[in-house]
Amino acid sequence: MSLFKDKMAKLLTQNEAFLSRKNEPVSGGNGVVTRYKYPIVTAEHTPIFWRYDLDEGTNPYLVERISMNATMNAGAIKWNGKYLLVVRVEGSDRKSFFAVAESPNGIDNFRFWDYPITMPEDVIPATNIYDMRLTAHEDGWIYGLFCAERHNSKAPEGDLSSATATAAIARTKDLINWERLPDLKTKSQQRNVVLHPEFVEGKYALYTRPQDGFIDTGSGGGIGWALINDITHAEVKEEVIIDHRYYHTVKEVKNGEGPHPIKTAKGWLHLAHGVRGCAAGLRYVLYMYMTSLADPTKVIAAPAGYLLAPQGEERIGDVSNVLFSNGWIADEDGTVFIYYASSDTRMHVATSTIDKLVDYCMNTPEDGLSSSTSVETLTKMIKKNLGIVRQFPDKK
Ligand code: M1P
Repeated sequence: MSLFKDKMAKLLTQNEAFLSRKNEPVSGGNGVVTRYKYPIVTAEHTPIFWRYDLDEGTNPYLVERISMNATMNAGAIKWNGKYLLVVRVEGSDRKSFFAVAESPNGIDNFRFWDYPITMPEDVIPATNIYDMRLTAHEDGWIYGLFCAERHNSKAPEGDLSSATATAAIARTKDLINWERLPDLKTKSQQRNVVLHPEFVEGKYALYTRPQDGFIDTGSGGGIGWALINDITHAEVKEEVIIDHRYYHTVKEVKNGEGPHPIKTAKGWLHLAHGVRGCAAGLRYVLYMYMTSLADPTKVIAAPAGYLLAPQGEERIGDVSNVLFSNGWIADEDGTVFIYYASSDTRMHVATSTIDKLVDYCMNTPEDGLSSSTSVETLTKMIKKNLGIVRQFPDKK
């Protein structure tokens, strides 16, 4: 075998061993979710035949020609019995694109489909696209809503950083061929827009995230809700904030809806990200809330604090101290697979169940918004528990 072929054989064997590695649950944590030991999709999971030119004539040293930088912020859907992620893959050129990674069990053995998604452009082409939320809508289509980023045409000359964020809409029946619909029309910039899976009052319903600028949400207020008459020419005419930001909470600076909420007997279960600022920069954590089945704009449960915050290697990456989720899958048996990215670099999974997450939302005390109310809540719990603990004196 030639040196080139030998090198290529090794590369393929090593890659296969890496892709087929079994994942393991990690013990500990808050009891609500179980994390897994290995990230499930990383830049290394992208196919060898994306990164290397495998022709000896044009790549005699067998080096990477198109390098991948990160895999993150994936939408998720169960499709033909398989767990599919529409991953935001970011090349070393900083451009993101979408590609489907498929697993037989939702926790390991994720493999990318051969080709990335070729997403048609809207009238004004975007420079970057990312963070797709997938919704299998009751109208029969699978929708992908994502952020389309463009250079701000109103930026002063020489300012190459000012950008705009718009919610882009596409739909598919097979996750391969996508029909691009016109971008969402809104007064403000928008990122983290999510399609509710059911019609509400006969209309499409969106979770929105109005923001004053590309980064700052400013007067945006929080996660919004808007009804849309025609998804093929979607326009937000009226928007109400349903999940507000508050001073000195995990969502003080920003928040954003994660994947579309899961319908349960007790209400809609929501996963979102909350952002706060500190000396080290912004810190992104994942939190939950529930809304009423009868009125999806009404919050019925809002546990204080976060469900998941960056820990260990999750804290480090391209944009450190960030957890972000825009995909989860609720299985028929009630298992919930929460897919989340850490530090804009890699994808992870954590599992829970619908019952546990509903219990978490409904029975975790709310944020009283001050230290004294936190102590009051804690004191109540301690008083109740001390009586119980004292029945086990040797365990105290
Ligand atoms: O870098 C962290 C996240 O920042 C943005 O989210 P948000 O608009 O809520 O601040 C997005 O760019 C997201 O992709 C990214 O993970």
